[in-house]
Amino acid sequence: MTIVWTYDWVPEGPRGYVRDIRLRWALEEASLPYTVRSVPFEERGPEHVARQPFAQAPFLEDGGITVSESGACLLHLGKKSEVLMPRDPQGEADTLQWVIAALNSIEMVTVPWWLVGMSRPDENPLEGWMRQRLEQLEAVIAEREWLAASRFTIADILMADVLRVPKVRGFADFPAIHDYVDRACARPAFRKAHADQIAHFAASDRQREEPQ
Ligand SMILES: N[C@@H](CCC(=O)N[C@@H](CS)C(=O)NCC(=O)O)C(=O)O
Repeated sequence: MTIVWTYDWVPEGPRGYVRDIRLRWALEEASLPYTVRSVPFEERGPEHVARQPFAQAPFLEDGGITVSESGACLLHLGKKSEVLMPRDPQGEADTLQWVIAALNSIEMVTVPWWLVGMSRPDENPLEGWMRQRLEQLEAVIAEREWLAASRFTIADILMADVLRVPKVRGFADFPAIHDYVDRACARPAFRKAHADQIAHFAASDRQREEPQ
């Protein structure tokens, strides 16, 4: 059985956005059985670091294999299910291309832009870079429903998860990107993954409140 590892608890802010949702979402799309387990958020020990070198979440265990990095985890799941990763060579190449683009061309801009903006909101020097990248993506997405292989793939899980962050959505009016994110987040697999993550952290709140 596949095990998705995430934190036992996180503050309110990131709930619904912790990257274990990418793994949950993929597993739900592919109807693959899985369970979710937790590592401590506050005290991250050597056992955690042995499985995620940066002491982050998520990571995955699957039949003796351990893998971290949400992108690598999705590629691993893509090997298990054609629902997630097309098997024809061009479809597979396109999916890989857009997996890397989501992480290395889009998230690589959105995260620094957001972080810099927290300290310099009125003069974010990354504003132009962010606008250019989203304009370029807007042009692509305006022409297609999903990024690769004319169907939903793990590339869309990653791209939609990067783009659905409220600050990123609020950046500018990119109608095709907005519709794309809405389309992706309306999928039953996303809704289930999202609800389950919220429930996971709510359960840990209840546990913390219990008298010891
Ligand atoms: N590149 C990593 C990033 C993982 C990541 O940023 N995880 C966040 C939660 S979504 C985290 O663990 N944050 C706490 C920290 O970095 O200490 C991936 O895609 O898995």
